[in-house]
Amino acid sequence: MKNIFMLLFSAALLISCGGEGKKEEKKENSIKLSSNSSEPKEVKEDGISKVYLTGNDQMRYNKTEIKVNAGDKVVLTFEHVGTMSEATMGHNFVLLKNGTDVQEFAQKAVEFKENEYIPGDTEAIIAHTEMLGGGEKTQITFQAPEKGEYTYICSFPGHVALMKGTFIVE
Ligand SMILES: [Cu+2]
Repeated sequence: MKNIFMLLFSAALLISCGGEGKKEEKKENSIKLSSNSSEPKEVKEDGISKVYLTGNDQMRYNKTEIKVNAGDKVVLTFEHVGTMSEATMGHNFVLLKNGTDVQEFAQKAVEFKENEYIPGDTEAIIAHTEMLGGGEKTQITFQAPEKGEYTYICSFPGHVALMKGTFIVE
């Protein structure tokens, strides 16, 4: 009887202190590593253009040119990869119609703080995301506009100087 008890006890010890836990930890680490090393890219499926755009604490997008197919549905994932707050380093993605005066639009946007710097009375916007702070992520879906080159900006005050890019529909 005593022997059986000892056997069970040592078996329990083995399970709780054994390699199981460590193995799982390693597994998690390797998953993390592989997802870090393979940054999501623009993916083109049938009828869908997937875009991955980021903004950081240095007031930069990860790309200043985005290409999508005419007629596609655009699925745009936007992530703030920094740590600063929305109030000090907020970022968004605002795609503007052609013919829009970008500087004028950005100046106007400053007045719409309560609306996440999106002018309420404008028709200049094709699509936009919400304003994000560090660590936040969002996704929007919209129909690609007709073939051509468009401008996208971050409408947070002052950011248009550095956060601006060309959205190409081809
Ligand atoms: Cu910004």
